[in-house]
Amino acid sequence: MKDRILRFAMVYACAVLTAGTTHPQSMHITKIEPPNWWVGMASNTVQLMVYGEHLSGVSVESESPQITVTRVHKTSNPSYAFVDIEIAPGAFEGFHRILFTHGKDSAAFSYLLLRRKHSTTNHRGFNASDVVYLVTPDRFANGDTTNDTVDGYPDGKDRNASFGRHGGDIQGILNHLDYIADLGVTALWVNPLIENNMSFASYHGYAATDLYRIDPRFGTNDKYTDLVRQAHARGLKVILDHVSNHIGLRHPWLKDLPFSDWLHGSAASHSRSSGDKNELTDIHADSTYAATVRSGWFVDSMPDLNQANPFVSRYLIQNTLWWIESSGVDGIREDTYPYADPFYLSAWAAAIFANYPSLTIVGEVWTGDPAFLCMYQKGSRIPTQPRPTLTSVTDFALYDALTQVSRARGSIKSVYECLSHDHLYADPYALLTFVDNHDTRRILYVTQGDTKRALLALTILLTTRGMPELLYGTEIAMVGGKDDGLVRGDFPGGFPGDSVNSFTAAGRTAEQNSYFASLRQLLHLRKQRHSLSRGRLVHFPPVSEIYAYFRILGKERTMIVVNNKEERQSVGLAQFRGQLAGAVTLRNLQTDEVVDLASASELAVDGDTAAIFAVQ
Ligand SMILES: [Ca+2]
Ligand SMILES: [Ca+2]
Repeated sequence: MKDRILRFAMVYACAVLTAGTTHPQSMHITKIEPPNWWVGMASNTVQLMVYGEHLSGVSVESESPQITVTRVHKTSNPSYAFVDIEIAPGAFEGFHRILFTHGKDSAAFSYLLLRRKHSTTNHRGFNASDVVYLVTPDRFANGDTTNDTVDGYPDGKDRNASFGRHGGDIQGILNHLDYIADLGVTALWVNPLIENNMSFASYHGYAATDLYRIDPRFGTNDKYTDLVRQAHARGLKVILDHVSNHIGLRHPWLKDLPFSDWLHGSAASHSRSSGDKNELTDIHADSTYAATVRSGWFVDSMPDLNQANPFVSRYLIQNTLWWIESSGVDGIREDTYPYADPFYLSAWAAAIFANYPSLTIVGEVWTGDPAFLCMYQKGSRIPTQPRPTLTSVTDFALYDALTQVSRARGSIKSVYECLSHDHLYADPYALLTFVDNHDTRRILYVTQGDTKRALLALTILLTTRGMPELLYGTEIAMVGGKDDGLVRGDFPGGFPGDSVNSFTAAGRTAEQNSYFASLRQLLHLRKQRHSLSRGRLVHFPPVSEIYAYFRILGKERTMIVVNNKEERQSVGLAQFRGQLAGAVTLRNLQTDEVVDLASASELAVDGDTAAIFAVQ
């Protein structure tokens, strides 16, 4: 029903807006954002960004008693007007006429108000009970070949180019939701799907050219809502990948900036960010230099937004709320988090939590030092200003440690030492943990194709503290390559004409199937055995590359023993007696072998293996 109303709104609004636009000197309106709003949000005010011509000095009145125009902001650029409106608490769902007048010119716009969706399956947030499956949509599956190349979008399909578009889309994800749910993951993080009408390498989604539109090569706004609905129906939560820091160079704003300080600098003149994130929380940093880390452009093709401009800030906050409300997503992964204005991010998070108190926000903070990472999580004991608001941060410290273990047989001590710094975090159990993501080398690349070593890293990931994330294709042992385009390789079988279909057992090699089965079993074990996901972690210093730890939840105890040597080794059980108190046996949860604690003084574990035992 609402989709029908929205479609009607688009047609009707266009009809209204084209009337009276024939005279080139006359005031007219081409677009208003946000395209609609909802009755009953935490705040009943909305700032409309009005696009058009000759809008300086425009008068705005509401013809609806349920919308009050509270302020028309004076701006120097006549192509834009910013209008604050207030929505009456009981306003009806439907169109409300707003009249714009400028001298003899006038234009009416019918603004759509909708009722909020109240669904128990929406906006649930995610936590340590979940495992996140990360998908790069262009590279996962092509479910609709009719959208591969679209008129007006120069970066068309080219599967041979590693930085080209390969044709994957939302329908491709929809087609494989059953596969994803069966794997045992519980949440879906899809890289950004909004329009990226760039001329080159636009497949990744981080260079937006329309913040209210799903890229037509991925599908439609309705298709995205359908993805969330269908994922929820399978028990999968959905995480929106959002970017406040930057847009794409071909965004229409670049041709006519709403304010001279809409961006940091301009396309012709801007600085580049050094990327020295530690400067931002370093008490010894030079404040001028630190400011350039935030105001510099991430890359030359991605203009840096100035969130200190209150209109930019309001636009981005409303845009985020619009996507959450219209789609029903459960969480947000915020890109390049430290590079945006911290006071903006604070207001942004406050607005999100005011409307969706259970939502989870994970900030991408790419630094491997827990002493810096911890300052970004809500509740941090370090007195930074503004206070941090993130539920979670990307745990690049554990990523670094697991990568060190996996690369050329590093010592397991790096994992133990990393986790021993968890006292720094307000909530280490809420960190987003991973062995790879779309920006790093794949774990199988790090282990040089050694599936046993990769599985060892993944077993630690899925049994230690945190909310684990897996990159698509990890389950079929995709190796990837050095550069981003190769890391984000095509999932075999996701594309018409593929010679194998690795979504099915028949399309995987025997080694892939064995690896797939092990990982799937582990994911289902984690789902069923709650101590593995939510249990308190107790660990012991590694000895001879054997690292033992326990997860404890109520009466459920699980013991994990990692043997990071190639050969089978035994570990004495006496040192663990405190954690094994009252237990009679250890049962291996993957092989069902039972160790009788009354007679055993040692525990043997195969090489390059992490064994998981029920303590009972
Ligand atoms: Ca397609
Ligand atoms: Ca920035």
